[in-house]
Amino acid sequence: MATIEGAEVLITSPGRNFVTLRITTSDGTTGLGDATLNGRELAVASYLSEHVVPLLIGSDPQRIEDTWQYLYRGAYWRRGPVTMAAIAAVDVALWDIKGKMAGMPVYQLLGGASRRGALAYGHASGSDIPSLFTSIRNHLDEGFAAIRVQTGVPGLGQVYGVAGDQKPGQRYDYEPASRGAAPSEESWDSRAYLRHIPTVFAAVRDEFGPELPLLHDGHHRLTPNQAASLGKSLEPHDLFWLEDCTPGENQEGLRRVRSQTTTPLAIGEVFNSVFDYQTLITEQLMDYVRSAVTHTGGITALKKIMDFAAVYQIKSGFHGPTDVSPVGQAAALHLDLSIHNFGIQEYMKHSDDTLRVFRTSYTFDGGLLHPGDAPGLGVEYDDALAESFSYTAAYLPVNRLQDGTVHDW
Ligand code: KDG
Ligand code: MG
Repeated sequence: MATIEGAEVLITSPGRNFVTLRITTSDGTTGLGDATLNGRELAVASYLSEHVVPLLIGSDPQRIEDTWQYLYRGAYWRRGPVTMAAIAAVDVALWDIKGKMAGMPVYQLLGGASRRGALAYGHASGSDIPSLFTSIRNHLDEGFAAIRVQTGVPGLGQVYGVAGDQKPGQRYDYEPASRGAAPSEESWDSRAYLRHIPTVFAAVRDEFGPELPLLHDGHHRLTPNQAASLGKSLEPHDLFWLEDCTPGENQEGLRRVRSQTTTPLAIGEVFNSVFDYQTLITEQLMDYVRSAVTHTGGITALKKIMDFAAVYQIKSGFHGPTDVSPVGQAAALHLDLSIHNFGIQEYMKHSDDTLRVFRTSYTFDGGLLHPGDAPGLGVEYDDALAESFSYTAAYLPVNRLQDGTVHDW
């Protein structure tokens, strides 16, 4: 029987920071897991190398479920983004190894394909309506069949999730200027935002018609009552979803939103456990699960959340920004392809440097993503190139209201 012989925590920064766990077995098989927690990368790296890696050495790489339970249930301290990202990295690396040992892509081990590919949405944005339209057109030209729409708000400066004017094919990364010793700061005004956003969606529907699936991310900024009002005002524009309309830790807050609007709700990219969803799922207060494999304890845990959600007709919409590494994105795609209650997959292209460090086999064609058929996850890591990109501290921005009060994400 092969055992786990080594586990290395790899840190690289090809334009942004990524933490990867590589597990090697005694028969030479390797598996990769994503452990990237944006802005808190070294906390997960240290949790892994100090507290998790020593426990793995000599154990059976095939026992994925038992290893998960050992690291979660056996550890006394449960949940939290750092712990769950570390467990996710181990879990995903073990699925990669199992796939390679079986000679099958991971989605086959999860039950096989339920669809031809995973419908992906891209991120269009603009500081004003003309630049937003250009960005939407560029995304349609690139083959996206569903589009997230974010815009600047009159009177506010830089708004999170909004790129400057983009040329065709130019990539957008979140928090472009935030490398440094402290976060940058942005200003926020919920009333100005609430007045502006319905006019943006009216303009987009006028220009692009009723068919195109449109999504919007509220980035956790609103109170339940404000979110209910936004959901109502967006109903005529038939959104695919309104995402993270409130900070989600108060699950009961979504009752107010849900009772007031039929706009579909997506939530959960900052959640890390099924318990963060318990009220939301059982009371059907949401429509789409936004978790990333990377931040929710891996494929094993997210598959269970999705099976639980399926009972309530809730679908997936997994998080796929550029701060989830290509390893984390590949893991999501294997789950997307196999589960029945798939909804949509977020897809932001990684930088060319990132895709040289992480060589992927997933494809994007006709608006659909496919994880590819290489055994395991289908991602290779280039150590030499990775080492040439050294870690630099980087943070998500902080929001302040105009009087200086720190505001919610
Ligand atoms: O690390 C935080 C980002 O991944 C997040 O803000 C991106 O909201 C996001 C999204 O929907 O992709
Ligand atoms: Mg989001």
